[in-house]
Amino acid sequence: MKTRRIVAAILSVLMMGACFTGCGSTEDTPAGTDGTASTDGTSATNEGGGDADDGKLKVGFAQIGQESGWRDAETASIQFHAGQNVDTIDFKFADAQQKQENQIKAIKSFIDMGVDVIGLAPVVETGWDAVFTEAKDAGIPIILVDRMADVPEDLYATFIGSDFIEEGKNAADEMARLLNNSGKIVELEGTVGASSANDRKKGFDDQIAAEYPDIEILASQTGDFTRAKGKEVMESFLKTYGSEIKGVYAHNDDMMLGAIEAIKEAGLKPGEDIKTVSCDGVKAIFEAMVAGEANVTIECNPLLGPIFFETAQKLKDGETVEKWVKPEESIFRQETAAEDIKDRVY
Ligand code: GYE
Repeated sequence: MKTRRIVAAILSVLMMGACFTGCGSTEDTPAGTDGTASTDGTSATNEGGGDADDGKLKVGFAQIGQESGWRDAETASIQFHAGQNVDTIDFKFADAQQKQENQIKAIKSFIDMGVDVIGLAPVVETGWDAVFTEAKDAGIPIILVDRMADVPEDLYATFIGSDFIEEGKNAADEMARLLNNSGKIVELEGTVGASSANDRKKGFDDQIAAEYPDIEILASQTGDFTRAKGKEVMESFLKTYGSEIKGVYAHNDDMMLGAIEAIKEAGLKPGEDIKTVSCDGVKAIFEAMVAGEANVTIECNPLLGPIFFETAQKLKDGETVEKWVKPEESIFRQETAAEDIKDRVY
């Protein structure tokens, strides 16, 4: 985990300039940053210094935790940008260690501190109305980052993140292509209640049901977006269904990396005997594709630091922002992975 975080921090130096629909480009000059998460999960720390009246953009960010390589890259992107702009940004960061209650505590403490804008990657979709209302009453806009919250539109300013239904649909089309439209598969779901898990499942399952009647989803279970649980759940799928399984769809690459280990330990060949499609596009899945052990990744962009702070500044300045800002993303296949990996920065 530590190595992965350090790698993400180093890579963050290279990863600015992500392009988004509905926004202009922003950019920084790379330089060193530590890029690691830094709080106890219950209270926010001040990473930018400064006092209440220094004119800086005061931002609090309530992160989910450190469950995946993707999330480490997102944290690094946000912390890198804040670290590069300490003269203008006063940044507070909280790591909730996967717990909604910790995120709620962090939001409340940001409200008490009187920040200008709050950023939140909501671990689950529901249960936010009360604390978002507190922020609204305090006049502090909320930017939802990477996952959606199921709240009335007036309780948040904007959502910066991907269309997970579309990702799931693309994953289904890729799986069908790999299986020539027929075969039995299993599904590894993300964190229960997370919008990225809910919608990646809906997009995938609906597309399979609508377009590919000869593909059967044998089982679908949560692996909580982690490599360890992805491996554990895949082991149990393999025990139950063995070589009946012709494909595995995972809601993120980390779970797939765990599943690949389980498949190999079961004496089968991932990428051949069992085709793989997962979401994120982290470097480790490109390495697996280059090794012939994974087939497809549906990219989801975690490099959200620049657009997040640009949006926060606009909100502070009273400008209008779009309600949904979507990163540009691609689909990557094993066939071109050896070339594609050269450009990967997370
Ligand atoms: O795919 C996964 C992470 O919400 C889009 O969360 C995000 C997901 C991402 O832990 O790896």
